[in-house]
Amino acid sequence: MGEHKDCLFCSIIAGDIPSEKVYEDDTTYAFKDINPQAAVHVLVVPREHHANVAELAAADPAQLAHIVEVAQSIANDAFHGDYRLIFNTGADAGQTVFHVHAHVLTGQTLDE
Ligand code: IU
Repeated sequence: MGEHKDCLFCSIIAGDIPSEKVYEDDTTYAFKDINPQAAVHVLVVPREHHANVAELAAADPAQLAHIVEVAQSIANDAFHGDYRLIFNTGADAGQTVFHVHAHVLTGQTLDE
């Protein structure tokens, strides 16, 4: 919880590392992924540090629900409301940044 030293996404949220902001509110920040995998690829993160989605769900389920709301809103604005929501959880599932983040993929038809 709080801001974690040496956490890339805590530094992005704090503004110490630049990012292309898509949305923000009191609890949540969303920015463009630097290596997009779709026409629109946004990462939605809670300002509070939680390592992964399971820890977030246990600690603050309303925040997890809010991340889904933000994802929906991004997809409504960028496309017609359809999107893919991915939480890589654990290194062997491809998680490389251990501050929970939702990948929102939208802006195009996703074939696979
Ligand atoms: P992952 O689920 O932990 O693998 O996702 C990390 C994502 O963070 C990945 O898609 C990177 O392209 C993205 N990212 C970023 O947007 N900005 C950065 O400075 C770094 C990674 I490092």
